[in-house]
Amino acid sequence: MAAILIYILGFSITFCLSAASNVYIDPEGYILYCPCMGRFGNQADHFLGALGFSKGLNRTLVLPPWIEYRYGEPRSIQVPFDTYFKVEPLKEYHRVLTMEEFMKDIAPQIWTPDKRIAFCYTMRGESGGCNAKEGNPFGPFWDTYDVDFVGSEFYGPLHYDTYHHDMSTKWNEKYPPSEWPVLAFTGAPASFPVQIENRDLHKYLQWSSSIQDKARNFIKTVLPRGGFVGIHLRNGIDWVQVCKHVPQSPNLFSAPQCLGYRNEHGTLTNEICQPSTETILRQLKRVIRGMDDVKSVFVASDSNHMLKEIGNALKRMEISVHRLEPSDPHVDLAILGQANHFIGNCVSSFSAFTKRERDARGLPTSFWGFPAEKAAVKNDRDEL
Ligand SMILES: Nc1nc2c(ncn2[C@@H]2O[C@H](COP(=O)(O)OP(=O)(O)O)[C@@H](O)[C@H]2O)c(=O)[nH]1
Ligand SMILES: *[C@@H]1O[C@H](CO)[C@@H](O)[C@H](O)[C@H]1NC(C)=O
Ligand SMILES: [Mg+2]
Repeated sequence: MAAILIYILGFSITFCLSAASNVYIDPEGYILYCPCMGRFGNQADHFLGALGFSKGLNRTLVLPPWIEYRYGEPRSIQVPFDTYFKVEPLKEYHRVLTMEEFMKDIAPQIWTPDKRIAFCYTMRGESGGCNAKEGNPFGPFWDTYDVDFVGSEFYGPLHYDTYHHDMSTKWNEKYPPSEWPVLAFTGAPASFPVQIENRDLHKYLQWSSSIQDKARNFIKTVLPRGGFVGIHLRNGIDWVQVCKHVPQSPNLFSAPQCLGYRNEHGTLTNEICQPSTETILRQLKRVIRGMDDVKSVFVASDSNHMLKEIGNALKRMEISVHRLEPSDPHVDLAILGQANHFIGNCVSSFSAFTKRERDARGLPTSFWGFPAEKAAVKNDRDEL
């Protein structure tokens, strides 16, 4: 009797799954986008915006791969979202699935090749339309999933700020999910830097086990037991170019993270953008003196880690200085996230990632050259 029941049950489950062509299609629709601007830090800012936007429109967000550039390679590389981050914690906030899942299960049903319209604010490129695949990383991104577009849709003057102007309603009125099940954006439906209302969404962004394990392993095996200070030195040649804009840009790139979105905490200075060696050493020592039990400093950098200078400056305090080798930006960030204190570059979106992650966990962060302290400089010199 029991055996028969189990048999019937098993049969009906199998039947139901195949009859419903087995996947759930969200009646509220989907949002797809290419994180086509900037490197990891920029893409992470945009991701939080796209997440907030999808929640506002109540559409499922398709988690795009991260776009990476390898030196000397003409085409970008697409790294699946879940290589670096867990998908499950995001679901506590909103409905999401990976691009790979979307293309395999959902696209064949509601986004067949004849239905693929690219969304952009206004005309892009020479030949009219969105030209969603023109250039790098645009072409390589969609090629990774064998996507070609059959048309373009200009959504201007709608925009992404769903926290004001009843913007979600306007989107859903113009593009009801029944007629437009998929909105595929040429670029991220988000602002840079991240809109203030979306900053806290970072708490749903959690490192994948593989990244987390690498960071933990480094801390356990390389760093001495005890506390450590993590610092980010953004000092490659591209950064020198960025900082040339300081005089004309009082709130350049991620600078609102320390200066405030309306510069309510100050104006950008060159020392904030590219702190001098003197500033770095002085500030680092000051932070360490204010803490208990610091045994080491972990340095993350895109270029010059300054291990010698820092090592010499901290010798008498018996503090060792370390970096990750070979370099790995995601593991660097995951380690910085675990530090007892973090000093970042206020202008850098790479630093901003760690600042948000630490804010979510209540951990302290400060920034190079901020706030500007003319008097403190003198006092510190006397102390040393
Ligand atoms: N490994 C490593 N790479 C870094 C570091 N800082 C910057 N980079 C690299 O330089 C890129 C900087 O671009 P982005 O992330 O957009 O940040 P931003 O330009 O500083 O705002 C990062 O994505 C990394 O690839 C670092 O501390 N460690
Ligand atoms: C949002 O979408 C979900 C899932 O389809 C649905 O259950 C819910 O009622 C929607 N919420 C609003 C406010 O429309
Ligand atoms: Mg950048």
